[in-house]
Amino acid sequence: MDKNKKILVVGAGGFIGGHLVKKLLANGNQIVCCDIKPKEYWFQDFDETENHYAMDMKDILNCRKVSNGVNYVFNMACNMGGMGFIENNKAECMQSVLINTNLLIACNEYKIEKYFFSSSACAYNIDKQQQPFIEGLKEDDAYPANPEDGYGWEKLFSERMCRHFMEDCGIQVRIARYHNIYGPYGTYDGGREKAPAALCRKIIQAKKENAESIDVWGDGEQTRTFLFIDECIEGTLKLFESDYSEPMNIGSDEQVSINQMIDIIREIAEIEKLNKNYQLDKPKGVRGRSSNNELIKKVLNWSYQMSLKEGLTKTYKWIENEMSQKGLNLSKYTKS
Ligand code: GKE
Repeated sequence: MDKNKKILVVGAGGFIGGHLVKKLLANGNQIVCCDIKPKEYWFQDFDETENHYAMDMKDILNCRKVSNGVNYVFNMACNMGGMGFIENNKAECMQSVLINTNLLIACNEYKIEKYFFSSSACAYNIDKQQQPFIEGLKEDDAYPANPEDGYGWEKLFSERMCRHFMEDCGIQVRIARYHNIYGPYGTYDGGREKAPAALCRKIIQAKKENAESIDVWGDGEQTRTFLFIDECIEGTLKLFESDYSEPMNIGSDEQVSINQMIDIIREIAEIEKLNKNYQLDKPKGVRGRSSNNELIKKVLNWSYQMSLKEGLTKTYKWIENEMSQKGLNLSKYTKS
């Protein structure tokens, strides 16, 4: 990354955005950060960056304010969370289209050189994800279009918005479809958490209370892949610096059932036995999902290295430390 480029990170107060800012700071770039969350709810907050707190980027005036004078833009901002959030807040999730659209309009006005959009595996056709342990989803599997209701449609529509701004206005765009990114400095309670952090929290809580069981959404046989945050950031920056402008998977292909992931976390917690109360009425999302990584390997000659067990160990330890400091009440990371 050219360290002389001034970079705007929208959603810098969020999980992936915060890790991205940290990496870009280490590279020596001048960085402008903004997020709709007030300062106290930023996951990571750096003094060396120009920070705009409580800034609603659905407002084009704010998009213009922070886009003026930067070279590169990373749009990491959307109203989202795990299945517990996106299944119950579809209109809210769809409004993130205003962020991406107004940001692209501002970027075109200020002739930004390059623009990154954080898309999602939720853009994929849900009809291709109705069985556990599916073949990894290839980038073409987003069409014919039938993405996750609400959030998935916003992501797919916004991918196309990016493409047309590139075709019509010449902004270089880079688009990653993230597959369930997890790790420290992310949400682990309060309703927006995804499965890895949620299950770590539940098992930490069970161990602390000597409980014999934890609640699990669905029957636990649904399958996913999960990518550790450091690998996500590495893949993101490699994609950004490439000249590839079509959507690309950034995910793992180590597909596990939720029950298998619970057993990995149970071993990390050094708990002999743990029963599962399956809550079949809770949000479940698709039955099976995995990332096919042939394209990223072919185009970027890159693949992730970290096993799920290694990533969950780091995540479990971070959440355990957070909970010991903040108790079981809502941590500062869980502003909903
Ligand atoms: N969040 C959560 N919390 N999920 C649980 C829990 C729990 O306590 N127990 C079991 N699950 C199950 C869910 O029912 C779902 O089947 C699976 O774990 C994964 O849930 P998730 O991590 O909340 O979200 P999904 O992978 O289904 O979907 C997420 O995909 C991401 C991209 O890969 C979306 O919510 C977005 O966060 C994002 O698009």
